[in-house]
Amino acid sequence: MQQFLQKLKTQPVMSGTSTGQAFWHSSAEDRLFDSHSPVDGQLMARIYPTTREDYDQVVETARAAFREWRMVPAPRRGEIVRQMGDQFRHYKKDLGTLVSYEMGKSLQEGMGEVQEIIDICDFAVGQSRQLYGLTMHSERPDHRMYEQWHPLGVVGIISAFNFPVAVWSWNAMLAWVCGNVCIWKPSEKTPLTALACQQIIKDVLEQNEVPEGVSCLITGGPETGSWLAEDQRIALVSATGSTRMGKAVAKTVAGRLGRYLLELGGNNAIIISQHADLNVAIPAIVFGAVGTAGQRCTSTRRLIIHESIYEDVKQRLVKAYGQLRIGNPLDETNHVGPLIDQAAVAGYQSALFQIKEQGGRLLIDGEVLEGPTFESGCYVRPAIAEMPEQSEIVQHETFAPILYLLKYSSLEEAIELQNGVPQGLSSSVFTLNLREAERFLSAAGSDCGIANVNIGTSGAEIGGAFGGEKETGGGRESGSDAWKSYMRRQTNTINYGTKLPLAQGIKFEL
Ligand code: UN1
Repeated sequence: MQQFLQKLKTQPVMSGTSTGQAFWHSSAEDRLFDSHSPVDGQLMARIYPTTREDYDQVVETARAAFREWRMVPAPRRGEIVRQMGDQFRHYKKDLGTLVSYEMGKSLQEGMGEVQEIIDICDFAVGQSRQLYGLTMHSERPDHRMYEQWHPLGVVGIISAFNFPVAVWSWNAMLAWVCGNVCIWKPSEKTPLTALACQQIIKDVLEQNEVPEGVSCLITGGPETGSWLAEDQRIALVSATGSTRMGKAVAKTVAGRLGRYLLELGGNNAIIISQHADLNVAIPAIVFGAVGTAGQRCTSTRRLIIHESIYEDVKQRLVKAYGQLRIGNPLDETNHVGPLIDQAAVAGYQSALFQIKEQGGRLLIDGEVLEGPTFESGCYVRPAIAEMPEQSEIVQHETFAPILYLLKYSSLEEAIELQNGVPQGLSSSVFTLNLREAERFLSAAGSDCGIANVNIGTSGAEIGGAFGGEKETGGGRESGSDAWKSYMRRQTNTINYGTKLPLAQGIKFEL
């Protein structure tokens, strides 16, 4: 472990503030915060949080950098992002391992996360040559009309612990090719992976003489995030996390008429029709429900099963859950790692309690695992609960491996249940029936930002726009035309004639 921590140039005590090429801190020793691994409870490093003075210095450096960076041709900015992608290829194993150790997801998923960074780098390189605007035909003679896209300025990125590096990269790589500069506030639960990313790209920034301040990092808790939300100098705040946090950010940023992009909670359901291929459906359900220990925004939380196959699905799931191996995520034979911390374990226990109170029946009861290798106290057994209805606890996103089973008799009813929660991120249906699949994808179908057929709710590719509706916040990140969120549109009309014809036929003669 120490070896790759050193390789990633992370140290036992680290400065948590960076403007890309430089790392520093100005706070006193007593303000250090710790990063513990949920894998074994070990202290990984102690970090100096960013002070308010440090923060102001970061913002001013970023603003100065923007004045230069915005004039660098977009394909050249893309070339720099391409080199970053190469660095992440080089460090994939080390960074993937650190993600796994600091966050607790399986090694494969840790590497998968770094792969998402590499993929979005590639995507952003291509995008850097495709920041297209439309041209319009003017109603006036000798006039030309078109639109162009310009960068916004300083983009603040608030990321969550569950995808400690990928979600930053979706935002940062696109924001950079669009000509913005970024200030990243990672979760205080996963600061080391963020510091490692800054170290990984440092050489690229230096070698290409990128102005200092294009890639900034600030560390700390919710208060540090609120500085970004309140600050008029931050053109866009992109925030990933809980609905509660998102509502606070939205309110503050909207109060100053700034822009925000939100990717908040999900409460994702899979509909299992009587026409489903269960050999495909069962592994998708299990991966979606227990992968990342149920801590993805896209984790499968609800199963809506046709009554005619309900018992069959139930039995198959209980059998599959019986084969799950829970333990150290760095051991690739394990399927389920720990939750992020003790507070998450308490949330899981409280949900189990509420399930019983609200008339649910636990098919597989949850428990906190004890004994050797479980010393961190963060390992829990994935649970399955049969629910009589979508009671309060089912409406709520519990960030833990708890799967709720519900029964339906008609597809309309299933879709209503699927849509009958406050969140709207990811959804899917398993069916081989064309009518059912198309109905689910139609305007009268799923109300989510992501709707799939015969694949699960989690594990989206970077090429599509990622995000959801309702309490999920409405933002779209990553692929498709998500780049537009990081730019401002300017409409331009040019008169190349000798007269001044006015629009709408208005005459104004002097
Ligand atoms: C998240 O949980 O915030 O679709 C992001 C997925 C991943 C991203 C999840 N590609 O599960």
